[in-house]
Amino acid sequence: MKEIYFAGSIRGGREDVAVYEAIINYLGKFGKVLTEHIGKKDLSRAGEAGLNDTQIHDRDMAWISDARTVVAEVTQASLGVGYELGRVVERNLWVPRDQRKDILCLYRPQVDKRLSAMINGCPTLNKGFYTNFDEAKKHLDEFFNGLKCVE
Ligand code: 6IA
Repeated sequence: MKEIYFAGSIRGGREDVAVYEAIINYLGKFGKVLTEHIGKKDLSRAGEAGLNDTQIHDRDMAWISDARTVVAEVTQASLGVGYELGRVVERNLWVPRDQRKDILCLYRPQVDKRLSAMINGCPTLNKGFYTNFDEAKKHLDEFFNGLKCVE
């Protein structure tokens, strides 16, 4: 089964956790989500119990490496999500075409949460702007149905 790395804000702020949960549930239709914990309301801002930051970083990088696709909800700005996206974009530059990971950034336009130019302006990041969950689902359907290699 194809694996999906979902990225969403943790220490950047948990205001959108219900959105993450809904997206993660919908992503189950397309593959196994490696990062279901991001949609859990009881995940505190402080850290994942039992893992230190180095362990979290190394585990998440390994999961990204395993994943076929990366889906990020980027409305709530997060250093960690930006870092993860940058690492995948950079990795895609150096690996053969058939090993590249497709990336979708979902964003709800808001005047007080403008999308970073480094995400919006990156040509290899797919962007899906949405105002309600039906629109988000449409972006996800189009993204996964358009993948050239699904395994
Ligand atoms: O800077 P942020 O914390 O907002 O970064 C969030 C992003 O980095 C997510 O997409 C995660 O994949 C990754 N990440 C950052 N911290 C953690 C983490 N910490 N556990 C798993 N992934 C993380 C502890 C979680 C916790 C609050 C119980």
